Amino acid sequence: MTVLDILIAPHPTLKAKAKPVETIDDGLRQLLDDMLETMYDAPGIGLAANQIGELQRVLVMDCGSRTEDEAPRPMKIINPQITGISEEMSSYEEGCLSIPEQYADVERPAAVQVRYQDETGAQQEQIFTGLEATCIQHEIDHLDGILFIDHLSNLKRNMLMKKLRKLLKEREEDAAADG
Ligand code: GNR
Ligand code: NI
Repeated sequence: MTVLDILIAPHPTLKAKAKPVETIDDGLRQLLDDMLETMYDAPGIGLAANQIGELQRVLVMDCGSRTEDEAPRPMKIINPQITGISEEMSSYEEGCLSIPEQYADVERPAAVQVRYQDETGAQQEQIFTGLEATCIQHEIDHLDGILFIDHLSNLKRNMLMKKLRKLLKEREEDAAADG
C-alpha cells in the first residue's frame, strides 16, 4: 500500500468532475486501498479520488476510528448517487485535507440515502446520518468538483483562501530555511 500526495487548493483537478467507474478490477481495488492508507496517514475521515489526482467516482471514508475505543469502519464507495435527503438540516464545522487548517460551518441535509457499488461491484443502498452524512456529502461534492468553501459566502470563501495562501507561503519559507 502507498501513501499518495494530496492536492491542495487551488488545483484544477479539485474543480473537475470525476467520471463514473466502468470496471471494478484489481487496479481500482488497489487505488481504494492506497486512498484509505493516505486518509489514515493524513489523518482524515474521508478522501475523494480528485484529491489524489484521479478523476474517477470513488471515495473512501471512516468515521468510526476517531477515538481509540471505537473500531475502524473503513468504507470504499464506487459511483455514489444520492437517492434521498432528509428535510432536517444539520450544521457541522467542516475542514478539508485539500484546504489545510481552514474550518467553517456548513449546513447540509442531516441524513442522506446513497446508492453505490462496493469493491466487489455489488449494488448497495444505505442511509447515512450524523457525521457520516456530512462526510459522504462532502466527498460526493469533491467528485463533482465542489469544495466545502463553495457553500460559503464569497466574503468568507475569499477570507479562507487568503489565510490558506498565507499558510502555504509560510510553509514554503520554513522549508527553504530548513533546506
Ligand atoms: O478529515 C476530514 N474531516 C472532515 C470534518 C468535517 C467535515 C468533513 C470532513 S472530510 C475531511 C477529509 C477531506 O477533506 N475529505 O475530502
Ligand atoms: Ni475534503
